[in-house]
Amino acid sequence: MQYIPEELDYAYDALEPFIDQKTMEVHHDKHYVGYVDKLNLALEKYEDLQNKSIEDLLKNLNNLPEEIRTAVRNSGGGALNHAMFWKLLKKDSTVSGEIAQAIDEKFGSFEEFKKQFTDASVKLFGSGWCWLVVSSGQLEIVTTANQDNPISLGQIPILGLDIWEHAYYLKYQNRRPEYIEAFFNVINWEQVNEYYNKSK
Ligand code: MN3
Repeated sequence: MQYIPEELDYAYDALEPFIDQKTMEVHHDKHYVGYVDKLNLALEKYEDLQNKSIEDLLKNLNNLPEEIRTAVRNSGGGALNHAMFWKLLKKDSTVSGEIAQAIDEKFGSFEEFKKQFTDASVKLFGSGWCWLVVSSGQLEIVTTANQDNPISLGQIPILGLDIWEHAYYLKYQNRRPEYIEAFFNVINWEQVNEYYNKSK
């Protein structure tokens, strides 16, 4: 069985002007689909593994055959991270519900959370992701390199920001902080709240 790329459930231009149409087209149709294709290729000879969810594969990387472990880590991570990322994007959503309360309790205020998340994202060297995770029942901001997903470390991601240059370079070039600021205008907080509640 092959993994199928997730379709966007909104138009490529739905996030304008914060994330532009061209970036969404290239990011989804080329980069993301490429990860799914490479994951399928890596698992071609392993029919028993093809029936597992990508989450299961990434939670148990050390149980995978060594010859495909790195490919699954990179391509499976790319497939899962982006599938989640697309769902996390929506305009005109405001933080509310249990997650709003949990953020206030953990960080003191939403502004303080935003500051810490932005800071971690700006400082990440090279390509990777910044996440809000639930770790041992606690909210935490973490970053990962490349396409690593926090579930490989036993954490549950509920919000993720793609900080690869392919995610923002067409519109923002080297201005990563502007991209991060724009991201805060298109976070789908209903979805984050749903992930948060599911984590409990
Ligand atoms: Mn990406």
